[in-house]
Amino acid sequence: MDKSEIIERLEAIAVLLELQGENPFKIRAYAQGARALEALEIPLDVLIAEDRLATVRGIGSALADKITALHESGELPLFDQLKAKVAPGLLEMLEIPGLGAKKVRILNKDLGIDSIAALQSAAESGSISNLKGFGVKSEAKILQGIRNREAYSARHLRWNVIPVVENILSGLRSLEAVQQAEAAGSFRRGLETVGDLDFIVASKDPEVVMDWFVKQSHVSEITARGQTKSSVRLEDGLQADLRVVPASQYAFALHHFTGSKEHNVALRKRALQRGLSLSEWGFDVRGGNSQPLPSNIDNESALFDALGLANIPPELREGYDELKLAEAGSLPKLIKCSDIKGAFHNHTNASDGHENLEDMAEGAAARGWEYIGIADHSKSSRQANGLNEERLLRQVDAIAAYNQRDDACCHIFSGCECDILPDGSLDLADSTLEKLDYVIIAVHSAFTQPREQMTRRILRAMEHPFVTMLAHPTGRLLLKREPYEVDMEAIIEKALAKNIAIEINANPKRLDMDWRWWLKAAKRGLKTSINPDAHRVEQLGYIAAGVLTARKGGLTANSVLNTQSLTEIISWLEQRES
Ligand code: DGT
Ligand code: CA
Ligand code: CA
Repeated sequence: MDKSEIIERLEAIAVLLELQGENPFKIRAYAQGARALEALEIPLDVLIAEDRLATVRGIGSALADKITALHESGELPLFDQLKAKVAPGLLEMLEIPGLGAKKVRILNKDLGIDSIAALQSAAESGSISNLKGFGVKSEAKILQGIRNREAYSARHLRWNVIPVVENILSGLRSLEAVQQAEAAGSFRRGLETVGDLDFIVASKDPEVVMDWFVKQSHVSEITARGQTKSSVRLEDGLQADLRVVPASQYAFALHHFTGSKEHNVALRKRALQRGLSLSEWGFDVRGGNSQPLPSNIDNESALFDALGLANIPPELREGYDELKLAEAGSLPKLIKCSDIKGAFHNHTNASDGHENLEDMAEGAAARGWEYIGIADHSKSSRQANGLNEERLLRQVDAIAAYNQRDDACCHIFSGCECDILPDGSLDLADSTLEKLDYVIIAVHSAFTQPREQMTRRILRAMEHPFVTMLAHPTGRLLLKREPYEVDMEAIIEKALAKNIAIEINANPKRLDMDWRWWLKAAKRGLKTSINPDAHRVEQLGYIAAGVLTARKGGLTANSVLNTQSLTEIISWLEQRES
């Protein structure tokens, strides 16, 4: 096991001990041991090889033996024994926000709760709020947590299913019987999460296609097998539907199953107003209408055209104002990945990234980018090894030196992801921020502040003259952590007034600020920067997820700072400074 795996294992042991009501000193020994490993300055292998592990503060000789065993074999009998003694339901309860090992222990000991189901009925009956250390508020929070957990488990991050979709599509397209194949549904619309996958195929021989689909190696269960539709459950629990239609219906089926439902409803209404009924099978006449039916609809563009509309990209089919825009010929020319010329929010191993400046610059150059911004964490983000003024200024010098080199492959901008402290002040001194090319500000602590306080805090930080961008403005983690409470309208207003960009954090778990806000904000002239927030070179690839979010938000290249060339960016930054 490597160091981070061992740290995780020690933390797990502390939790298991706590769940069993073990002696607090013993629990603390493991928790402290994990902290001590995190803070190690000498590599763990060296300490073990030189038999010096037990001399590290926070690690006694008994613990040193266990760490060594884990390092060498990954095995520790103590862990297996503890795990066997704890009911699995208790571990599941730990996934509910606000429930740590201590509270789960109390719930188990005092009320006999040992599963999520038992937890839910206890919370619903009000018996939890009577327990010491709990109240009406925490009881309500538990119920909300259980509901969120159910909703989350039914959906998947879009990013994570891309390889699954590509695999199925290339399999389908390689079949001789398949004329056309596409992934429809929320996946095609570029939604941040998907409930299930929907594939549409045009074929004269549905039997062969269905056969291939249900017999794929990753299928764990066939839930339906028919002439026109089959459904399977894949190994990771994800469901996939396949519909096979004749080529003449393909455009209609693809459009219908791409959705969204709201978009479909609006389009059908428009068809009806023109004396046509529209369904997944095609057009039909309605009432006394005797005009000829539109014919030769063999792609979606022709379908829209028959209804007097420009071709609406799938990303915009959410039932907002896309029909109106398509009618007026004023659909936005959506940004594309190839418009991107660099990226600002990235980390190196100076804070919690994994590679150095040069590696990141090379990674950016390999994507054909002209520049890369490095924005490591600031000192208050201790868990992320944030930089203090002195370390940051050293990085500024290193970046300046890199940019001077003849073999520099990409311009590096000096930035920082500076914490917004709970009171709205910034984590680093003005004299340091002044030396940077740009400053990204971000909330990384005190997430539970009430809405007014959180809003005031962020607005105050945005008043700061050196601020260039606001990072992940709601702090959400998709399918994991709800956004914190904040008045986004007020934040957008302030960003417009102060010429501050709000990022689209392109990490597939964040995609924050959300595209729904962009639909409104872009029209008002708000600028964004699509920021991979890469902690490794390969994560620069997250940019694709951010571009998709920008497309859903109706953004053109014009609204996105990092579609500008290096010279344009430099003059923009200079202009802001003055
Ligand atoms: P998901 O799977 O929850 O992420 O979302 P979708 O949008 O992929 O929804 P899904 O898989 O239930 O259905 C695919 C598309 O089929 C949906 O976007 C629109 C269309 N559709 C499904 N049910 C209805 C309906 O009741 N009315 C209309 N007009 N369209 C529907
Ligand atoms: Ca779906
Ligand atoms: Ca479906």
